[in-house]
Amino acid sequence: MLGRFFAKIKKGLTKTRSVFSGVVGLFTGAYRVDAVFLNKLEEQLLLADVGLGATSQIVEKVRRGYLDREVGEDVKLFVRQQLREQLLDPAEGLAFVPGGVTVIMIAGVNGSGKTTSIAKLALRFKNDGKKVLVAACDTFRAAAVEQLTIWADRIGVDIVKQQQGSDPAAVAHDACERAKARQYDVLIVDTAGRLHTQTNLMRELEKIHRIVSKQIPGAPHEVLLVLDATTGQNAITQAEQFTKTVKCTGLILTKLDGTAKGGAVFGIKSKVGLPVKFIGVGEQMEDLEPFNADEFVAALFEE
Ligand SMILES: Nc1nc2c(ncn2[C@@H]2O[C@H](COP(=O)(O)OP(=O)(O)OP(=O)(O)O)[C@@H](O)[C@H]2O)c(=O)[nH]1
Ligand SMILES: [Mg+2]
Repeated sequence: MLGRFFAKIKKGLTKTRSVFSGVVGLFTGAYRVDAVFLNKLEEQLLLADVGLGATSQIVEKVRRGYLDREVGEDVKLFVRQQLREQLLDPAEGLAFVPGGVTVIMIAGVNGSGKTTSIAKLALRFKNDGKKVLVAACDTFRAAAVEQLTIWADRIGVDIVKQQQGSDPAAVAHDACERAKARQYDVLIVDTAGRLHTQTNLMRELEKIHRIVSKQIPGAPHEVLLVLDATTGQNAITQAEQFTKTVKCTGLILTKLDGTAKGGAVFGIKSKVGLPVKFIGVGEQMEDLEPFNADEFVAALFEE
């Protein structure tokens, strides 16, 4: 059963869908699975940004299962199923702490969509009836605190902040104290954009992590790495490097609406190994959807 957000995801994936039509369209001719077909399949999967590793695996499985058989619906279904399996992860959804504060830390490179995704998450959790607090721990970039404040006001959630330039770990500390004292359900921590090569900024991220874990047992319960899907295979490199320093629990893949490179999800999943938890499909605060492997693949394959 496809969820009611399916139409929205499909719309958000318009550009990726048009590239994927190259894959989907392979299964209509009356010919056999042979070297030519397998090459075409490989070529189209690569063009769709599925990535070398995932593509080779799928092509090999098709070869083993269907060589010399006629290309038809069954081969198409098989490929679809293989793509879906690439994306399945036992760690779907978020790990909420019953009766306590769930702390979600957000990290990623500059401009990947962290703050916007926090706004979208905050709205989602609020609509689920949760008491939400956000922490403006990006004290580095000018106007970052203001940006989060504007979102918090629009959504109607509370924010803990200090002046630009103050210690982000101190903001995180205050936010944890407040979240515990006033019994918030969720605390979402914004952080400054950084590259894994910026050693000081990476240390700062570790420090925020440490402070949060001291304040609240088991926290942060989720560390979500935000990746900009428009960067395609680059996002994979970013993720590989980031996760060397900070232990991440999942990914938010943003800007899928603006890119034909949505197939990068497959490569990201197979290379980085982290579950995709949410996808961003627009700039509005409603434009974030929980990631679902079935819906994602269906959105790529269905008319
Ligand atoms: N089209 C589209 N745009 C998005 C999406 N998510 C974020 N953006 C846009 O990407 C830009 C950067 O978003 P931010 O949320 O400020 O990114 P950030 O990671 O917090 O940036 P820094 O704090 O500077 O590191 C903004 O113009 C957002 O509107 C998305 O899912 N789709
Ligand atoms: Mg930001």
